[in-house]
Amino acid sequence: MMAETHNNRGFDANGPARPDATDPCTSNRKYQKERHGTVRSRRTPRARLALFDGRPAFSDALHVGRPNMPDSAAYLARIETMLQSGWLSNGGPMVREFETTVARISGAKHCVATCNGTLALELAIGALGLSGEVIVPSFTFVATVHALTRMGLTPVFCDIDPATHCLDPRQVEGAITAKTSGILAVTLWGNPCDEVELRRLADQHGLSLLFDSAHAFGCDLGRSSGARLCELEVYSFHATKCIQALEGGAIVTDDDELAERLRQMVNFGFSGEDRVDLLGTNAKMNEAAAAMGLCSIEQRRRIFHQNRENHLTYRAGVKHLPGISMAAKPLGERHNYQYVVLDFDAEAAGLSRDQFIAALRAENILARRYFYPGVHRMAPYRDRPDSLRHSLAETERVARRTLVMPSGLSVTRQDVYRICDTMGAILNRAGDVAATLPDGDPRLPPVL
Ligand code: T4K
Repeated sequence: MMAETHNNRGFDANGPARPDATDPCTSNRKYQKERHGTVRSRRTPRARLALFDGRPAFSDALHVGRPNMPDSAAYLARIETMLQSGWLSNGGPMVREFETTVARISGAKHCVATCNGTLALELAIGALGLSGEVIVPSFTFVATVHALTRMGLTPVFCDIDPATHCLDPRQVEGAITAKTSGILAVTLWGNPCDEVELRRLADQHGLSLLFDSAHAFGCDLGRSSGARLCELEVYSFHATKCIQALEGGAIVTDDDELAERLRQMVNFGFSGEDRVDLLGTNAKMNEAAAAMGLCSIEQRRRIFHQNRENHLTYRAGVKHLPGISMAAKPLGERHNYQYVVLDFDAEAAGLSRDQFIAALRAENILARRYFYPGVHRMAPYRDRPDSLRHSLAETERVARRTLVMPSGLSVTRQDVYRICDTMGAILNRAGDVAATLPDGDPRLPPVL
């Protein structure tokens, strides 16, 4: 099945972002002009910082993951329809419409909606009958790995490709043992893994391949042919995701049998009235969540467009900031641009990443350190010597350097200009900021 297509100008399926002469944000000269109304040879950074008793750059906090709210009239109309229908859960009409819509947009034959992405992962792992060890990145949200552990499997951490922040297939190959039954790859930030190579490895060693695509709804993941090479792929529609269903998830697949098994598993294992054929659970999406999901999907173009504008504005805005660059650039023809991921070089910047984050937070810019410190450093994994069976050098390096910036519908392009100005002002006073925030200062995010 072919996924929905629309071409986002400016990003190349095979490489880093290419400049687009028609985009007002991709040229720094144009950026300056739009930012200041005139072309300036030098930026004029904000003179005062909140850290030194200036006023914060924003009176209200800007978040990473602030929900993109739907049109409230559209949502209330769907809720009214739900109330009239007599269906609140158990595969009602809104959930069925949600599943059909998600399957169509992601180019999959089947979609099974769930109450969240974490249970969707657990069900996907169960449906594939995985056992023993499963290869997984440590640079991900902890739910990816917890899902394996809660299903009785041993996660084997594998390092990432620093360019995409996704699993590095060369490292995967070295981590396969006689006990390995699957590869759980994460399409982090909505970026493609090397799907062709991972499929080749999986076939060669008789492994299952599944994707945690919690970040990737609406992204084509570089599948130019439209083909999905993994058996199962999981989305999250949590409130903080760019397309949200309050809480929600979905599993998509082209495999009829797997889809049928998942349909039973999501509903206690029922295959008919009074008949249970396998071990299931209650992971059903409810109608109110599906109603929100559908409203959110209906405005996806607006959301992706705003995210993309913000992305490009950040890109132009950080271009000349010392120590800061865009990381894990969005790849593929179609992307949701949800995450604005920065690489922070402390040496070039003159202060640590965490000091920089603390200074931003004083300005009400709530940047985040996703996915610090890496799952292998979290309980229960940090106490298992096996967690460091393979080198996680890139994971460690990226986790120390990455920060994610606010974006989404609640952040305007003007906000991003101001954020970039503020970043510039902090860097201009890097030495003072570093001295004001020594190790152990309570304003710093904790070292883990
Ligand atoms: N795999 C991956 C790769 C994932 O990233 C995730 C989830 C999963 C699997 C599991 O899918 P789910 O089971 O969650 O469907 C968030 C989300 O809770 C989580 O869904 C997400 N990944 C993860 C990356 O981020 P936090 O810890 O960032 O949420 P929190 O409470 O700090 O909220 C973020 C910001 O948004 C805050 O500044 C507050 C604001 N906010 C949040 C909510 C929920 C609001 O303003 N309104 C709200 O309703 O985890």
